[in-house]
Amino acid sequence: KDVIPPLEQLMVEKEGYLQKAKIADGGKKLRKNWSTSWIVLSSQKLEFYKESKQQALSNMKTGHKPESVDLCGAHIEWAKEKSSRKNVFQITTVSGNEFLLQSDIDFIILDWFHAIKNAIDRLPKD
Ligand code: I3P
Repeated sequence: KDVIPPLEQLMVEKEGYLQKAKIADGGKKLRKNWSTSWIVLSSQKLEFYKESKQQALSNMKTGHKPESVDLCGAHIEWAKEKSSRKNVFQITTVSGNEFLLQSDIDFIILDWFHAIKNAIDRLPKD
C-alpha cells in the first residue's frame, strides 16, 4: 500500500547534477570513485540518483530507491585537501557516511554548499 510522506519531505529545495564520490560508509573508508549524480535536496535529506533525472523518475515508478542521506546532525565543510579537484566539499552523516561533492563551476558549487548548510542548520542536531 502507498504511504503518504509528510508534506515537508516532499518539498524539493534544489536539484541538479554534481560530481559525487562516497568515501566512507558507516565510518569504513571506501575507494574513491567519482561519478555524475542527479542530486535532490529537500528539508531533511539529500537524495543521489545514479541516472539522469528522467531515468530516475521512471525508475521511481518501479519502486527503485535512490541513495538517501539524512541531514539531521550532519556536517558540511570544504575539503580542499581531500581531492586534486577544485570546489570540493564534504558531507558527513551521523551514521558515518562521507560524501564528496564537486563542480568545476564556482557559482554552482557555492549555491549547493549554502543550500545544504542552511538545511542542516534548520534541523535539530540530534
Ligand atoms: C583515484 C582516482 C580519483 C582520485 C584519487 C585516486 O584513483 O584517480 O579521481 O581522486 O585520488 O586515488 P583510482 O581510480 O585508481 O582509485 P581526485 O580526483 O579527487 O583527486 P586520492 O587517492 O588522492 O583521493
